[in-house]
Amino acid sequence: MRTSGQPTLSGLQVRAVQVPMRMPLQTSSGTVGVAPLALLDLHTSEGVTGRTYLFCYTPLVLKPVCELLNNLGPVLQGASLAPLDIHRMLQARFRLLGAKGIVGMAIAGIDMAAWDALARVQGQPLARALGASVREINAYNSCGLGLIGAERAPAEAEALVEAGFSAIKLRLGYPDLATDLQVVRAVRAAVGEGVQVMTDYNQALSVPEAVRRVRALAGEGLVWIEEPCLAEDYEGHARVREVSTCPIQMGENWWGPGEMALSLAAGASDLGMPDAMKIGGVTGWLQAAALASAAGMPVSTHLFPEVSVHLMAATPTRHWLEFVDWASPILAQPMQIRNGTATVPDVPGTGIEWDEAAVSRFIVR
Ligand code: SMN
Ligand code: MG
Repeated sequence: MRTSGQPTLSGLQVRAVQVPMRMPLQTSSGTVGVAPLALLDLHTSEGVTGRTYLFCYTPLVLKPVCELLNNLGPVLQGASLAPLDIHRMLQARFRLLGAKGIVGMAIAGIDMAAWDALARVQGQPLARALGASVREINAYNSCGLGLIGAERAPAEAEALVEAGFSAIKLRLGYPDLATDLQVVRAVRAAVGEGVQVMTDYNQALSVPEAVRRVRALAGEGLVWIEEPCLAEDYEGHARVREVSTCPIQMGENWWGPGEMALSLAAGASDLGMPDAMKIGGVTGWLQAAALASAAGMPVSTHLFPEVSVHLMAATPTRHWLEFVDWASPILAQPMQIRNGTATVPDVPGTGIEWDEAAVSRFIVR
């Protein structure tokens, strides 16, 4: 599939690291204390390398994801550096198996690395390669505020704001509604009315319980209530949304734009937050952004802030960037936030470069 004049892919290097998190995150679906990351270096015939990382959620799948990526190296060898074509080729390659889960992660990783390489070849930031400008994007601090209770949450909320943010995200889904309310009010009392507070249930509730809780949270001035119910239950979310005066947010578990389209058709949420990896990399994101634009749906990001900041620049209905610092320890230039905004880095590609000494420290063999 080589097209004349275009660089070709010459090799994929994959490494596994486990990066300790500064603030382990206790959610209603379990605790995340270490970031299991697959690091991709996609080499091209031009000598330019595209990079990205994949967040594997659990160490249990870190090695399998890396092994699948290693298996794909020879499949990519010699292909033109044309991310849309590579994406289609990989989708077709996995048509019979299906392109979700680990397969979807690998395709998205290759896609993100390919887009990074393409932007680097052009000598411009990914945002510009996508036709957007380098700009500031509103960001909220999502680093902590797990299920730590009303005693500890206020101080942690203050620390997140002091790091330069005016918006934070609080995890909910305590055993009872009274505790949810108590924590929300304690955090509000600590940070004041000037700070915007998002909340996230991580799929903890049944539909009837979610109906009860979103009604009770109506007066708390929250920016959104995220994934109150099982992520794949679009109809259930639509029922919760009907009674909620606070916007319902979901999308981090949409595997590809096709699932997003089903969610939109069901009226599952007011807001959308695709995950750059699960939605299918840069290519999947662009399709998702188009769906959201046509539906008039505000779009936020999920994890991967270093890539997502470029994607948001190219997203017509952009809303909030989710900032997490989970990859920062292994990056040569970790993302900086000033006055609650992230600036698209004005460097070729996404700006992802490894701090090799740190990578060596956290490598998993
Ligand atoms: C989340 C996602 C991944 C790991 C931990 C927590 C959470 C979020 O759902 O939206 O940040
Ligand atoms: Mg979430």
